[in-house]
Amino acid sequence: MQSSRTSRSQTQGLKRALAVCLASAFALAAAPPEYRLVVVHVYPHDSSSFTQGLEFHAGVLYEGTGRTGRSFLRGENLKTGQVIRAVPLEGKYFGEGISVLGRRICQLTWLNGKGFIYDASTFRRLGEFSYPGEGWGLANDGHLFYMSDGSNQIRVWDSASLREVRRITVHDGEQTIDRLNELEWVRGEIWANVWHSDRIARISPADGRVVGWIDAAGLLKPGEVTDPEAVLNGIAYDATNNRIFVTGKLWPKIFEVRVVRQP
Ligand SMILES: [Ca+2]
Repeated sequence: MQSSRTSRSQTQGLKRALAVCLASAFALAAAPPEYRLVVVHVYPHDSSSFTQGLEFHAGVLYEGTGRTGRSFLRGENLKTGQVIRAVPLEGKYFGEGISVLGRRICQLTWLNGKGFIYDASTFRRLGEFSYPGEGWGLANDGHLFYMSDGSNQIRVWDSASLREVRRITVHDGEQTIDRLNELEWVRGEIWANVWHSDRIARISPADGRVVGWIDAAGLLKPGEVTDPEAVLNGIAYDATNNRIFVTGKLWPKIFEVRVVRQP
């Protein structure tokens, strides 16, 4: 009897171990691929810019910045960093994400529940709009806006009415991904900085699934930034020339990068 019980116990133990192995193997198989960045070119960036939005359109780099009293929208020459056009936000607003669609630029604010619309050519303010909760990142796919609010949600807005039409919950397997910040539409995916990390999530706009992780650590040399809030935040895609740019808040550089899959 004793040996029979021992044998049954051993069999159950083996079954449990096998189940754990299979679950681990499944988790590994299902994990999204990892990517790293290879720097192709380095461009200057205003190290006083608290970057909250970054886009590239028709040869112009558009940047929106934060911090109350120092927030602005700018059009810049990528190669020289020279400001082509700029408009400040009123002192009570903390600027957040920006996105250029057609002839309009939209800019979010952090806690004011208010966004602004500008003429893309002149930066003349055309109007404003409102939304509930916080505003963080903004991007568009040519038809819809995608907006982050610091949570694991991405709100999808009709581009004409700027009204929410649906939401995406961003997740890696069972794990929801919080603190999504600056966004970019890149070749059919939404890319999102995760605030206070060196990670960029590549997100399926259909279901919020993370389809890849980019490790952006090590772009700056040690000591190049000292402010604890000088974190990675800014992705811009030049669709015409298939170029990707990344920067951070208060970073002295913008990096043109190539994304390489980790072995
Ligand atoms: Ca962007």
